[in-house]
Amino acid sequence: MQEELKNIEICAIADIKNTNTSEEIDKVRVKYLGKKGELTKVLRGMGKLSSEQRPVIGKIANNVRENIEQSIVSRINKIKQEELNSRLSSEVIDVTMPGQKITLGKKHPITQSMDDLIGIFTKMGFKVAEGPEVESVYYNFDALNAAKNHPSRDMSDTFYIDENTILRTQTSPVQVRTMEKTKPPIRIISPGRCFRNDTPDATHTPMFHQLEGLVVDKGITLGDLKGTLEVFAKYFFGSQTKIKFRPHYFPFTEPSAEVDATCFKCTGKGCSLCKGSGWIELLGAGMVHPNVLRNCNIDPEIYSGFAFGMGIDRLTMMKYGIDDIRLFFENDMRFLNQF
Ligand code: 2NM
Repeated sequence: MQEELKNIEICAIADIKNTNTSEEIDKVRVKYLGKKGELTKVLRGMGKLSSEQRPVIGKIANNVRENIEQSIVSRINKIKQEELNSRLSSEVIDVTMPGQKITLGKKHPITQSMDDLIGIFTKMGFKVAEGPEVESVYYNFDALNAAKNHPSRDMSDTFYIDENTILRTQTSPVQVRTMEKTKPPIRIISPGRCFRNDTPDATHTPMFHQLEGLVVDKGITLGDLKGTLEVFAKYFFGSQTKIKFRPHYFPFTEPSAEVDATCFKCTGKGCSLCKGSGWIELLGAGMVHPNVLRNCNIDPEIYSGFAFGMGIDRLTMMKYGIDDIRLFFENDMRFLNQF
């Protein structure tokens, strides 16, 4: 029996030396020290021994068990150390390596323009007003004095959600909503997305951006409109800029005008940008039609107002010499990174 125990110890220690992982060493432990393990089997036979032999063999057996256990513990420590060493050498961090580049985004050119425009007009005392992009036919057309048979109401020009609901074709409904719920003096701008059922080409996209302005108070005149737009044009294109009014028609203003600015590229001499004329179309404007004021419960005998509207996309194209509006909406980073 003594022989047998010594043998078990030798075999166990040899097995332990051959292990390389925690799982393998666990298997060896079960093989020798487990419930059905080799050492356990021998110890079960001890009942047959004489009372003199039993303590002697018992002592040897305990010794063998302790040796095996100790050998397992030291092997586990060695394996853990090796695993740690291999992780330390494979997971080295080179603190001198360049970091990962963080690419900073920037504002879309349309957003930059919108922010610039908002900056100019808020300095002049305008407040920014907003409204829904899904709008009622009433706010988009009826309240703005558009004739019932006005061609812009047609399904081929306007996106209809249902009979009474559309995507706004301009931001004027925001002005109407503001006039309805606030008493003059009113001084607002309404920047935002607009929608028209246009086939995309170099100068049209079905979604575009507008900024409109509205002032209503006692004694507002065409002179106020001219002065305001002149200040705006000088801020936007430079202090040498002049503007002129060309008569025009809008249903919501009377009189109405299209406003041109001297070309900021050639300062009025004539170039490719202004097609030789020296002038660039800036925006549409006019004195708010009395019917529009009445529709908003503002008495046109007491109050008057002016309004104007400009295409942000178009102005941005002019500013940077961009010849195709679709570029703004294609998300091509080679284009967008230039601004
Ligand atoms: C334009 C041109 C002229 C305009 C009119 C109004 C309102 F609500 F007061 F009647 N808002 N915006 C207006 C006037 C818009 O865009 C080319």
